[in-house]
Amino acid sequence: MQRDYRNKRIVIVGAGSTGCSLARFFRARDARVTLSDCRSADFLNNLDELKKSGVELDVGGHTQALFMAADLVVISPGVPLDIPILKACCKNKVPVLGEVEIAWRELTGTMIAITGTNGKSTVTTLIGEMFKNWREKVFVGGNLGTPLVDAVNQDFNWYVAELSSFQLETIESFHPRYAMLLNITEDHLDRYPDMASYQAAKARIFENLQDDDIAILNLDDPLVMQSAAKTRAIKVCFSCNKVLADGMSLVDGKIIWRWQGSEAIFTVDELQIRGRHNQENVMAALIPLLLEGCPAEVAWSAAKKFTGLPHRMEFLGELRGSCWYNDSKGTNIGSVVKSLSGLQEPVVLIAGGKDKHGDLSALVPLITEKVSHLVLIGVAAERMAKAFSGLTEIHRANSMHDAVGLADQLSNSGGAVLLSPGCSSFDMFKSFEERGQVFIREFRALSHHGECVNGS
Ligand code: UMA
Ligand code: ADP
Repeated sequence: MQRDYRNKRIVIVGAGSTGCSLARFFRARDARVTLSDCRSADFLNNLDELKKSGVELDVGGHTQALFMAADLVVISPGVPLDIPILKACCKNKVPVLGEVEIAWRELTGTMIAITGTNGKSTVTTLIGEMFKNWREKVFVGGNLGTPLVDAVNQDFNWYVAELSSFQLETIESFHPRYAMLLNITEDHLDRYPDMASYQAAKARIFENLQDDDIAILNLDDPLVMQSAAKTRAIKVCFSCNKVLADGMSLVDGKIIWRWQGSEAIFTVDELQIRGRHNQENVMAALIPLLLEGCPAEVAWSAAKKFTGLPHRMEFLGELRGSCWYNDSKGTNIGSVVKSLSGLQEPVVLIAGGKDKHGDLSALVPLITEKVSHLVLIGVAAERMAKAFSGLTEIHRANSMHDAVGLADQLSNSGGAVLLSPGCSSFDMFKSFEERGQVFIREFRALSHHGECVNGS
Protein backbone atom coordinates (compact mmCIF):
# COMPACT_ATOMS: atom_id res chain seq x y z
CA MET A 1 0.00 0.00 0.00
CA GLN A 2 1.32 3.45 -0.89
CA ARG A 3 2.20 5.48 2.23
CA ASP A 4 1.61 9.19 2.47
CA TYR A 5 4.98 10.90 2.91
CA ARG A 6 3.78 14.33 1.72
CA ASN A 7 5.62 17.12 3.59
CA LYS A 8 7.16 14.62 5.98
CA ARG A 9 10.72 15.48 7.04
CA ILE A 10 12.83 12.53 5.94
CA VAL A 11 16.56 12.31 6.64
CA ILE A 12 18.40 9.72 4.57
CA VAL A 13 21.78 8.57 5.85
CA GLY A 14 24.46 7.65 3.29
CA ALA A 15 24.68 9.13 -0.20
CA GLY A 16 25.70 5.92 -1.99
CA SER A 17 23.45 4.02 -4.38
CA THR A 18 20.85 3.24 -1.69
CA GLY A 19 20.69 6.81 -0.38
CA CYS A 20 20.34 8.30 -3.87
CA SER A 21 17.54 5.84 -4.76
CA LEU A 22 15.78 6.61 -1.48
CA ALA A 23 16.08 10.35 -2.11
CA ARG A 24 14.41 9.97 -5.53
CA PHE A 25 11.70 7.76 -4.03
CA PHE A 26 10.80 10.20 -1.25
CA ARG A 27 10.96 13.28 -3.49
CA ALA A 28 8.52 11.59 -5.85
CA ARG A 29 6.21 11.40 -2.81
CA ASP A 30 6.61 15.14 -2.09
CA ALA A 31 8.48 14.55 1.14
CA ARG A 32 10.97 17.12 2.51
CA VAL A 33 14.18 15.19 1.95
CA THR A 34 17.66 15.71 3.39
CA LEU A 35 20.51 13.45 2.30
CA SER A 36 23.16 13.24 5.00
CA ASP A 37 26.65 11.77 4.60
CA CYS A 38 29.66 11.84 6.87
CA ARG A 39 31.94 12.34 3.86
CA SER A 40 32.39 15.71 2.19
CA ALA A 41 30.93 16.39 -1.26
CA ASP A 42 34.34 15.91 -2.95
CA PHE A 43 34.24 12.22 -2.07
CA LEU A 44 30.63 11.58 -3.03
CA ASN A 45 28.77 10.83 -6.26
CA ASN A 46 27.60 13.85 -8.19
CA LEU A 47 24.46 14.93 -6.33
CA ASP A 48 23.52 17.87 -8.61
CA GLU A 49 20.46 16.11 -10.08
CA LEU A 50 19.11 15.36 -6.62
CA LYS A 51 19.77 18.94 -5.49
CA LYS A 52 17.84 20.20 -8.52
CA SER A 53 14.91 17.98 -7.59
CA GLY A 54 14.73 19.68 -4.18
CA VAL A 55 16.83 17.34 -2.02
CA GLU A 56 18.75 19.20 0.72
CA LEU A 57 22.30 18.09 1.48
CA ASP A 58 23.96 17.63 4.86
CA VAL A 59 27.47 16.46 4.01
CA GLY A 60 30.80 16.22 5.83
CA GLY A 61 28.97 15.04 8.97
CA HIS A 62 25.51 14.35 10.35
CA THR A 63 23.84 17.50 11.77
CA GLN A 64 22.11 16.61 15.02
CA ALA A 65 19.38 19.25 14.80
CA LEU A 66 18.21 17.90 11.42
CA PHE A 67 17.96 14.38 12.73
CA MET A 68 16.14 15.39 15.89
CA ALA A 69 13.55 17.30 13.85
CA ALA A 70 12.95 14.43 11.41
CA ASP A 71 9.70 12.47 11.12
CA LEU A 72 11.69 9.51 9.85
CA VAL A 73 15.37 8.61 9.42
CA VAL A 74 16.19 6.01 6.77
CA ILE A 75 19.65 4.45 6.71
CA SER A 76 21.81 2.85 4.03
CA PRO A 77 23.15 -0.66 4.70
CA GLY A 78 26.73 0.53 5.23
CA VAL A 79 25.67 2.77 8.13
CA PRO A 80 25.92 0.97 11.48
CA LEU A 81 23.08 1.46 13.93
CA ASP A 82 25.43 2.24 16.79
CA ILE A 83 26.87 5.55 15.49
CA PRO A 84 26.21 8.42 17.95
CA ILE A 85 23.65 10.22 15.78
CA LEU A 86 21.48 7.11 15.48
CA LYS A 87 21.79 6.40 19.19
CA ALA A 88 20.54 9.96 19.75
CA CYS A 89 17.58 9.27 17.43
CA CYS A 90 16.74 6.17 19.41
CA LYS A 91 16.95 8.10 22.70
CA ASN A 92 14.69 10.83 21.34
CA LYS A 93 12.23 8.40 19.76
CA VAL A 94 12.93 9.50 16.20
CA PRO A 95 12.01 6.44 14.07
CA VAL A 96 14.91 4.83 12.18
CA LEU A 97 14.29 2.32 9.40
CA GLY A 98 16.27 0.75 6.57
CA GLU A 99 15.67 0.88 2.84
CA VAL A 100 14.41 -2.71 2.55
CA GLU A 101 11.61 -2.03 5.01
CA ILE A 102 10.61 1.17 3.19
CA ALA A 103 10.51 -0.67 -0.14
CA TRP A 104 8.72 -3.74 1.21
CA ARG A 105 5.78 -1.69 2.45
CA GLU A 106 4.93 -0.72 -1.12
CA LEU A 107 5.72 -3.82 -3.15
CA THR A 108 2.86 -5.94 -4.44
CA GLY A 109 4.27 -9.15 -6.01
CA THR A 110 5.77 -12.23 -4.36
CA MET A 111 9.07 -11.81 -2.53
CA ILE A 112 11.89 -14.35 -2.60
CA ALA A 113 14.62 -13.22 -0.21
CA ILE A 114 18.08 -14.73 -0.19
CA THR A 115 20.71 -14.38 2.49
CA GLY A 116 23.79 -16.28 3.69
CA THR A 117 27.48 -15.55 3.98
CA ASN A 118 28.37 -16.78 0.50
CA GLY A 119 26.56 -17.59 -2.73
CA LYS A 120 23.83 -14.93 -2.38
CA SER A 121 24.55 -13.12 -5.64
CA THR A 122 24.93 -16.36 -7.59
CA VAL A 123 21.66 -17.79 -6.27
CA THR A 124 19.78 -14.51 -6.68
CA THR A 125 20.94 -14.19 -10.28
CA LEU A 126 20.16 -17.84 -11.03
CA ILE A 127 16.62 -17.55 -9.67
CA GLY A 128 16.16 -14.42 -11.79
CA GLU A 129 17.37 -16.25 -14.92
CA MET A 130 15.01 -19.15 -14.23
CA PHE A 131 12.03 -16.82 -13.83
CA LYS A 132 12.93 -14.99 -17.04
CA ASN A 133 13.11 -18.35 -18.83
CA TRP A 134 9.59 -19.00 -17.52
CA ARG A 135 8.60 -15.63 -19.07
CA GLU A 136 7.78 -14.04 -15.75
CA LYS A 137 8.27 -10.37 -14.93
CA VAL A 138 10.91 -10.41 -12.25
CA PHE A 139 12.94 -7.84 -10.33
CA VAL A 140 16.43 -9.04 -9.39
CA GLY A 141 18.39 -6.85 -7.01
CA GLY A 142 18.94 -5.77 -3.41
CA ASN A 143 22.49 -6.16 -2.09
CA LEU A 144 23.35 -7.43 -5.57
CA GLY A 145 23.36 -3.84 -6.81
CA THR A 146 19.97 -2.31 -7.59
CA PRO A 147 18.36 -1.12 -4.36
CA LEU A 148 14.99 -2.76 -3.69
CA VAL A 149 13.31 0.65 -3.46
CA ASP A 150 13.91 1.04 -7.23
CA ALA A 151 11.39 -1.77 -7.77
CA VAL A 152 8.51 0.21 -6.25
CA ASN A 153 5.74 1.15 -8.72
CA GLN A 154 7.18 -1.05 -11.45
CA ASP A 155 5.34 -3.87 -13.08
CA PHE A 156 6.82 -7.03 -11.52
CA ASN A 157 5.13 -10.27 -10.45
CA TRP A 158 8.20 -11.43 -8.54
CA TYR A 159 10.96 -9.83 -6.53
CA VAL A 160 14.18 -11.79 -6.05
CA ALA A 161 16.14 -9.89 -3.42
CA GLU A 162 19.64 -10.57 -2.18
CA LEU A 163 19.78 -9.33 1.40
CA SER A 164 22.84 -8.71 3.53
CA SER A 165 22.90 -8.96 7.30
CA PHE A 166 23.22 -5.15 7.29
CA GLN A 167 19.93 -4.78 5.44
CA LEU A 168 18.16 -7.29 7.67
CA GLU A 169 19.17 -5.35 10.81
CA THR A 170 16.63 -2.65 10.06
CA ILE A 171 13.55 -4.54 8.91
CA GLU A 172 10.28 -4.41 10.84
CA SER A 173 7.42 -5.93 8.88
CA PHE A 174 9.42 -7.32 5.93
CA HIS A 175 7.80 -10.65 5.14
CA PRO A 176 8.97 -12.68 2.15
CA ARG A 177 7.00 -15.65 0.85
CA TYR A 178 10.31 -17.54 0.47
CA ALA A 179 13.19 -16.89 2.87
CA MET A 180 16.44 -18.59 1.98
CA LEU A 181 19.50 -18.98 4.22
CA LEU A 182 22.40 -20.52 2.30
CA ASN A 183 25.19 -20.79 4.87
CA ILE A 184 26.76 -18.97 7.79
CA THR A 185 30.50 -18.63 8.27
CA GLU A 186 32.49 -15.79 9.80
CA ASP A 187 32.15 -12.43 8.11
CA HIS A 188 31.81 -8.73 8.92
CA LEU A 189 33.39 -9.03 12.36
CA ASP A 190 34.56 -5.46 11.85
CA ARG A 191 30.89 -4.45 12.24
CA TYR A 192 29.53 -7.07 14.66
CA PRO A 193 30.93 -7.63 18.15
CA ASP A 194 30.79 -11.43 17.68
CA MET A 195 29.52 -14.27 15.49
CA ALA A 196 26.29 -14.54 17.49
CA SER A 197 25.30 -10.97 16.58
CA TYR A 198 26.08 -11.60 12.91
CA GLN A 199 24.05 -14.83 12.95
CA ALA A 200 21.17 -13.06 14.74
CA ALA A 201 21.05 -10.40 12.01
CA LYS A 202 20.88 -13.09 9.31
CA ALA A 203 18.16 -15.00 11.20
CA ARG A 204 15.88 -11.97 11.04
CA ILE A 205 14.95 -13.09 7.52
CA PHE A 206 12.59 -15.61 9.20
CA GLU A 207 11.15 -13.17 11.72
CA ASN A 208 7.79 -12.44 10.10
CA LEU A 209 7.16 -15.72 8.29
CA GLN A 210 3.77 -17.36 8.78
CA ASP A 211 2.75 -21.05 8.79
CA ASP A 212 2.32 -21.29 5.02
CA ASP A 213 5.51 -19.41 4.05
CA ILE A 214 8.61 -21.32 3.01
CA ALA A 215 12.05 -21.31 4.64
CA ILE A 216 14.68 -22.74 2.26
CA LEU A 217 17.57 -24.10 4.29
CA ASN A 218 20.98 -25.73 3.92
CA LEU A 219 20.60 -28.86 6.01
CA ASP A 220 24.38 -29.42 5.99
CA ASP A 221 25.07 -26.16 7.85
CA PRO A 222 24.35 -26.41 11.58
CA LEU A 223 24.27 -22.62 12.05
CA VAL A 224 21.64 -22.32 9.32
CA MET A 225 19.44 -24.96 10.93
CA GLN A 226 19.92 -23.40 14.35
CA SER A 227 18.98 -19.96 13.00
CA ALA A 228 15.72 -21.32 11.58
CA ALA A 229 14.87 -23.57 14.51
CA LYS A 230 12.00 -21.41 15.71
CA THR A 231 10.45 -20.43 12.41
CA ARG A 232 6.76 -21.19 11.89
CA ALA A 233 7.29 -21.56 8.14
CA ILE A 234 7.42 -24.83 6.19
CA LYS A 235 11.08 -25.91 6.02
CA VAL A 236 12.32 -27.07 2.65
CA CYS A 237 15.94 -28.24 2.79
CA PHE A 238 18.78 -28.95 0.42
CA SER A 239 21.65 -31.26 1.27
CA CYS A 240 24.79 -32.67 -0.32
CA ASN A 241 25.25 -35.14 2.54
CA LYS A 242 21.83 -36.70 3.06
CA VAL A 243 19.23 -38.13 0.70
CA LEU A 244 15.99 -36.38 1.56
CA ALA A 245 12.56 -37.95 1.18
CA ASP A 246 11.18 -34.42 0.79
CA GLY A 247 13.68 -31.83 -0.41
CA MET A 248 16.68 -31.39 -2.72
CA SER A 249 19.58 -33.82 -2.50
CA LEU A 250 22.85 -34.41 -4.34
CA VAL A 251 23.47 -38.09 -5.01
CA ASP A 252 26.25 -39.46 -7.27
CA GLY A 253 26.34 -36.47 -9.59
CA LYS A 254 22.55 -36.11 -9.72
CA ILE A 255 20.43 -33.44 -8.12
CA ILE A 256 17.26 -35.12 -6.94
CA TRP A 257 14.14 -33.12 -6.05
CA ARG A 258 11.40 -34.95 -4.18
CA TRP A 259 8.40 -33.12 -2.89
CA GLN A 260 5.04 -34.54 -1.83
CA GLY A 261 5.23 -37.49 -4.22
CA SER A 262 6.69 -35.69 -7.22
CA GLU A 263 10.28 -36.18 -8.42
CA ALA A 264 12.71 -34.45 -10.79
CA ILE A 265 16.31 -35.46 -11.50
CA PHE A 266 19.07 -33.26 -12.96
CA THR A 267 22.63 -34.16 -14.01
CA VAL A 268 25.25 -31.82 -12.54
CA ASP A 269 27.74 -32.44 -15.37
CA GLU A 270 25.42 -30.40 -17.58
CA LEU A 271 26.17 -27.26 -15.56
CA GLN A 272 28.81 -24.79 -16.70
CA ILE A 273 29.49 -23.38 -13.22
CA ARG A 274 31.99 -25.50 -11.33
CA GLY A 275 32.52 -26.65 -7.78
CA ARG A 276 30.42 -28.26 -5.05
CA HIS A 277 29.41 -24.84 -3.72
CA ASN A 278 27.93 -23.91 -7.10
CA GLN A 279 26.01 -27.19 -7.19
CA GLU A 280 24.56 -26.20 -3.81
CA ASN A 281 23.70 -22.80 -5.26
CA VAL A 282 21.81 -24.39 -8.14
CA MET A 283 19.97 -26.75 -5.77
CA ALA A 284 18.85 -23.85 -3.60
CA ALA A 285 17.82 -21.75 -6.61
CA LEU A 286 15.65 -24.49 -8.11
CA ILE A 287 13.49 -24.87 -5.01
CA PRO A 288 11.23 -21.78 -5.23
CA LEU A 289 10.75 -22.29 -8.98
CA LEU A 290 9.72 -25.93 -8.64
CA LEU A 291 7.41 -25.17 -5.71
CA GLU A 292 5.74 -22.45 -7.78
CA GLY A 293 5.07 -24.94 -10.59
CA CYS A 294 7.74 -23.90 -13.08
CA PRO A 295 8.37 -26.95 -15.33
CA ALA A 296 11.62 -28.64 -14.22
CA GLU A 297 13.12 -28.49 -17.74
CA VAL A 298 12.47 -24.74 -17.99
CA ALA A 299 14.26 -24.01 -14.70
CA TRP A 300 17.07 -26.43 -15.53
CA SER A 301 17.70 -25.03 -19.01
CA ALA A 302 18.37 -21.62 -17.40
CA ALA A 303 20.73 -23.25 -14.87
CA LYS A 304 22.61 -25.00 -17.70
CA LYS A 305 23.10 -21.73 -19.59
CA PHE A 306 24.43 -19.86 -16.56
CA THR A 307 28.18 -19.26 -16.80
CA GLY A 308 28.62 -17.45 -13.47
CA LEU A 309 29.07 -13.83 -12.45
CA PRO A 310 32.13 -11.67 -13.02
CA HIS A 311 34.65 -11.50 -10.14
CA ARG A 312 33.70 -15.00 -8.89
CA MET A 313 36.41 -17.48 -9.97
CA GLU A 314 36.43 -15.72 -13.33
CA PHE A 315 38.99 -17.37 -15.61
CA LEU A 316 41.06 -14.63 -17.26
CA GLY A 317 43.40 -16.67 -19.40
CA GLU A 318 46.79 -18.34 -19.37
CA LEU A 319 50.06 -16.49 -19.09
CA ARG A 320 53.35 -18.35 -19.46
CA GLY A 321 51.51 -21.60 -18.75
CA SER A 322 49.77 -20.35 -15.56
CA CYS A 323 45.97 -20.05 -15.31
CA TRP A 324 44.81 -16.70 -13.88
CA TYR A 325 41.55 -16.32 -11.92
CA ASN A 326 39.78 -13.22 -10.64
CA ASP A 327 37.83 -13.97 -7.45
CA SER A 328 37.66 -10.40 -6.16
CA LYS A 329 34.24 -11.21 -4.64
CA GLY A 330 35.99 -13.67 -2.33
CA THR A 331 35.61 -11.18 0.52
CA ASN A 332 35.65 -13.54 3.49
CA ILE A 333 37.68 -16.54 4.58
CA GLY A 334 34.90 -19.07 3.82
CA SER A 335 34.79 -18.01 0.17
CA VAL A 336 38.60 -18.22 -0.22
CA VAL A 337 38.39 -21.77 1.18
CA LYS A 338 35.85 -22.71 -1.52
CA SER A 339 37.82 -21.06 -4.31
CA LEU A 340 41.17 -22.61 -3.33
CA SER A 341 39.52 -26.01 -2.86
CA GLY A 342 38.43 -25.95 -6.50
CA LEU A 343 42.01 -25.68 -7.82
CA GLN A 344 44.24 -28.73 -8.13
CA GLU A 345 47.46 -27.00 -9.28
CA PRO A 346 49.97 -25.03 -7.11
CA VAL A 347 48.59 -21.54 -6.52
CA VAL A 348 50.10 -18.09 -6.18
CA LEU A 349 47.42 -16.46 -4.02
CA ILE A 350 46.94 -12.69 -3.89
CA ALA A 351 45.02 -11.89 -0.69
CA GLY A 352 44.42 -9.08 1.80
CA GLY A 353 42.48 -5.83 1.88
CA LYS A 354 40.34 -4.20 4.56
CA ASP A 355 40.48 -6.50 7.53
CA LYS A 356 37.17 -7.92 8.76
CA HIS A 357 38.91 -9.40 11.82
CA GLY A 358 37.70 -12.94 11.13
CA ASP A 359 39.46 -16.12 12.24
CA LEU A 360 42.06 -17.03 9.60
CA SER A 361 42.69 -20.57 10.83
CA ALA A 362 40.29 -22.24 8.36
CA LEU A 363 42.76 -21.32 5.62
CA VAL A 364 45.82 -22.90 7.25
CA PRO A 365 45.46 -26.44 5.76
CA LEU A 366 44.72 -25.13 2.25
CA ILE A 367 47.59 -22.62 2.31
CA THR A 368 49.92 -25.39 3.44
CA GLU A 369 48.69 -27.81 0.80
CA LYS A 370 48.05 -25.61 -2.24
CA VAL A 371 49.66 -22.18 -2.00
CA SER A 372 53.23 -22.01 -3.27
CA HIS A 373 53.46 -18.22 -2.73
CA LEU A 374 51.22 -15.79 -0.90
CA VAL A 375 51.25 -12.17 -2.08
CA LEU A 376 49.66 -9.89 0.51
CA ILE A 377 48.11 -6.46 -0.05
CA GLY A 378 46.22 -3.92 2.03
CA VAL A 379 45.60 -3.32 5.72
CA ALA A 380 45.11 -7.00 6.59
CA ALA A 381 48.54 -7.97 5.21
CA GLU A 382 50.23 -7.73 8.59
CA ARG A 383 47.76 -10.00 10.40
CA MET A 384 47.65 -12.50 7.53
CA ALA A 385 51.46 -12.65 7.35
CA LYS A 386 51.56 -13.55 11.06
CA ALA A 387 48.79 -16.13 10.81
CA PHE A 388 50.35 -17.90 7.81
CA SER A 389 54.01 -17.51 8.77
CA GLY A 390 56.05 -20.64 8.00
CA LEU A 391 53.31 -22.27 5.88
CA THR A 392 54.42 -20.89 2.53
CA GLU A 393 56.57 -18.15 1.05
CA ILE A 394 55.06 -14.78 1.93
CA HIS A 395 55.53 -11.56 -0.06
CA ARG A 396 54.12 -8.02 0.29
CA ALA A 397 52.93 -5.68 -2.43
CA ASN A 398 51.88 -2.03 -2.11
CA SER A 399 49.55 -1.95 -5.09
CA MET A 400 47.65 -4.29 -7.38
CA HIS A 401 50.16 -3.42 -10.09
CA ASP A 402 53.03 -4.71 -7.92
CA ALA A 403 51.02 -7.74 -6.73
CA VAL A 404 50.27 -8.84 -10.29
CA GLY A 405 53.90 -8.31 -11.41
CA LEU A 406 55.15 -10.33 -8.45
CA ALA A 407 52.61 -13.11 -8.99
CA ASP A 408 53.72 -13.37 -12.60
CA GLN A 409 57.37 -13.76 -11.57
CA LEU A 410 56.53 -16.34 -8.89
CA SER A 411 54.13 -18.53 -10.86
CA ASN A 412 55.28 -21.54 -12.79
CA SER A 413 53.92 -23.21 -15.88
CA GLY A 414 51.14 -25.60 -14.86
CA GLY A 415 50.24 -23.48 -11.83
CA ALA A 416 47.55 -20.89 -11.11
CA VAL A 417 47.40 -17.28 -9.99
CA LEU A 418 44.33 -16.46 -7.92
CA LEU A 419 43.11 -13.12 -6.58
CA SER A 420 40.82 -14.15 -3.72
CA PRO A 421 41.39 -11.51 -1.05
CA GLY A 422 39.32 -12.81 1.90
CA CYS A 423 38.78 -9.15 2.80
CA SER A 424 36.66 -6.24 1.64
CA SER A 425 38.19 -3.81 -0.82
CA PHE A 426 37.50 -0.45 0.77
CA ASP A 427 41.07 0.25 1.96
CA MET A 428 42.41 0.46 -1.62
CA PHE A 429 39.38 0.48 -3.93
CA LYS A 430 35.80 1.75 -4.15
CA SER A 431 34.33 -1.74 -4.38
CA PHE A 432 35.13 -5.39 -5.07
CA GLU A 433 34.21 -4.70 -8.72
CA GLU A 434 36.83 -1.97 -9.02
CA ARG A 435 39.44 -4.22 -7.37
CA GLY A 436 38.62 -7.00 -9.86
CA GLN A 437 38.73 -4.61 -12.79
CA VAL A 438 42.15 -3.29 -11.77
CA PHE A 439 43.38 -6.89 -11.43
CA ILE A 440 42.08 -7.71 -14.92
CA ARG A 441 43.63 -4.55 -16.36
CA GLU A 442 47.03 -5.39 -14.84
CA PHE A 443 46.78 -8.98 -16.07
CA ARG A 444 45.96 -7.78 -19.58
CA ALA A 445 48.82 -5.29 -19.54
CA LEU A 446 51.22 -8.12 -18.65
CA SER A 447 49.70 -10.53 -21.15
CA HIS A 448 50.26 -7.94 -23.82
CA HIS A 449 53.97 -8.63 -23.38
CA GLY A 450 53.76 -12.32 -22.49
CA GLU A 451 52.31 -15.42 -24.08
CA CYS A 452 48.62 -15.27 -23.27
CA VAL A 453 45.70 -17.56 -24.07
CA ASN A 454 42.53 -15.60 -23.43
CA GLY A 455 39.74 -16.68 -21.06
CA SER A 456 36.52 -14.71 -20.55
N1 UMA B 1 28.11 6.72 5.60
C1 UMA B 1 27.66 7.76 6.40
N2 UMA B 1 27.72 7.59 7.76
C2 UMA B 1 28.22 6.47 8.34
C3 UMA B 1 28.66 5.41 7.50
C4 UMA B 1 28.59 5.57 6.13
O1 UMA B 1 27.23 8.80 5.92
O2 UMA B 1 28.26 6.39 9.56
C5 UMA B 1 28.06 6.92 4.16
C6 UMA B 1 29.39 6.75 3.46
O3 UMA B 1 30.19 7.90 3.57
C7 UMA B 1 28.97 6.47 2.02
C8 UMA B 1 27.57 5.89 2.18
O4 UMA B 1 27.25 5.93 3.57
O5 UMA B 1 28.91 7.63 1.21
C9 UMA B 1 27.61 4.48 1.67
O6 UMA B 1 26.48 3.72 2.02
P1 UMA B 1 26.52 2.15 1.74
O7 UMA B 1 27.82 1.59 2.23
O8 UMA B 1 25.28 1.56 2.30
O9 UMA B 1 26.62 2.08 0.15
P2 UMA B 1 25.56 1.88 -1.00
O10 UMA B 1 26.22 2.42 -2.23
O11 UMA B 1 24.23 2.39 -0.67
O12 UMA B 1 25.58 0.28 -1.16
C10 UMA B 1 24.74 -0.55 -0.35
C11 UMA B 1 25.49 -1.85 -0.07
N3 UMA B 1 26.74 -1.55 0.63
C12 UMA B 1 27.03 -2.13 1.82
O13 UMA B 1 26.30 -2.89 2.38
C13 UMA B 1 28.36 -1.77 2.44
C14 UMA B 1 25.80 -2.55 -1.39
O14 UMA B 1 26.37 -3.83 -1.11
C15 UMA B 1 24.50 -2.79 -2.15
O15 UMA B 1 24.80 -3.34 -3.43
C16 UMA B 1 23.74 -1.49 -2.33
O16 UMA B 1 23.53 -0.85 -1.04
C17 UMA B 1 22.34 -1.72 -2.94
O17 UMA B 1 21.53 -2.48 -2.08
C18 UMA B 1 27.79 -3.95 -1.35
C19 UMA B 1 28.44 -4.69 -0.18
O18 UMA B 1 29.66 -4.61 -0.03
C20 UMA B 1 28.03 -4.79 -2.60
N4 UMA B 1 27.66 -5.40 0.64
C21 UMA B 1 28.20 -6.20 1.71
C22 UMA B 1 28.61 -7.58 1.21
O19 UMA B 1 28.06 -8.03 0.18
O20 UMA B 1 29.45 -8.21 1.88
C23 UMA B 1 27.13 -6.40 2.80
P1 ADP C 1 27.82 -13.40 -2.05
O1 ADP C 1 26.87 -12.58 -2.86
O2 ADP C 1 27.14 -14.05 -0.88
O3 ADP C 1 29.07 -12.69 -1.68
P2 ADP C 1 28.67 -14.75 -4.50
O4 ADP C 1 27.66 -15.57 -5.21
O5 ADP C 1 28.99 -13.41 -5.04
O6 ADP C 1 28.26 -14.65 -2.96
O7 ADP C 1 30.03 -15.59 -4.40
C1 ADP C 1 31.18 -15.00 -3.79
C2 ADP C 1 32.22 -16.04 -3.50
O8 ADP C 1 31.72 -16.93 -2.48
C3 ADP C 1 32.55 -16.96 -4.69
O9 ADP C 1 33.65 -16.49 -5.42
C4 ADP C 1 32.86 -18.30 -4.04
O10 ADP C 1 34.23 -18.34 -3.68
C5 ADP C 1 32.07 -18.30 -2.74
N1 ADP C 1 30.79 -19.05 -2.80
C6 ADP C 1 29.80 -18.96 -3.73
N2 ADP C 1 28.79 -19.79 -3.41
C7 ADP C 1 29.11 -20.39 -2.25
C8 ADP C 1 28.45 -21.33 -1.40
N3 ADP C 1 27.25 -21.82 -1.68
N4 ADP C 1 29.10 -21.73 -0.27
C9 ADP C 1 30.31 -21.22 0.05
N5 ADP C 1 30.98 -20.35 -0.72
C10 ADP C 1 30.41 -19.93 -1.85
